[in-house]
Amino acid sequence: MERVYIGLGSNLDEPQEQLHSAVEALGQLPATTVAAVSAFYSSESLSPGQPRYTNAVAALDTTLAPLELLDGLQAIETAQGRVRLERWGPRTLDLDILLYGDQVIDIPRLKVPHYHMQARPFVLYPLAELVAEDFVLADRRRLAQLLADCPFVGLERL
Ligand code: ROI
Repeated sequence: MERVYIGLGSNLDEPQEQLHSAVEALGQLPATTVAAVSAFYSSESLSPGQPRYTNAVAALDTTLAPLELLDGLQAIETAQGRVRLERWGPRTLDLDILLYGDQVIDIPRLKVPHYHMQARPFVLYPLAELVAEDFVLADRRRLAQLLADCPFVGLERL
């Protein structure tokens, strides 16, 4: 059994509803339970000219292997109407594996810890709600240090 952290994001078609539906769908993945969900946060898109995003982080306990979990997440994205038009484009639902236990994974389909998480307040602050203050990522970085380097700017806790 591994503790896994998933980043959720949406900026189309009622983002908060998308996130609620996604959490429900995560709980229906095989061999998986949802242990906790952060508050929802609203922020400007990092890509200009898109609607605001709603983001959250969910903690899962699962015995799915990383790529099985990734397949499950992509199936949920597709079921909730995600169309892959452009990289960084607006989306009804984005589900990212942020952390998978204490594993470091670096294969073409999957990089864990998630590539951009250290610079994104809408990932770090909800994650911080779900872990202890002295939490250390699989690549040995301390969450407290990442938070110190990533101010709580432009985030609105919903
Ligand atoms: N911006 C915010 N605020 N939240 C996201 O989840 C998000 N996701 C993206 C890009 C377009 C980079 N910007 C984002 O993919």
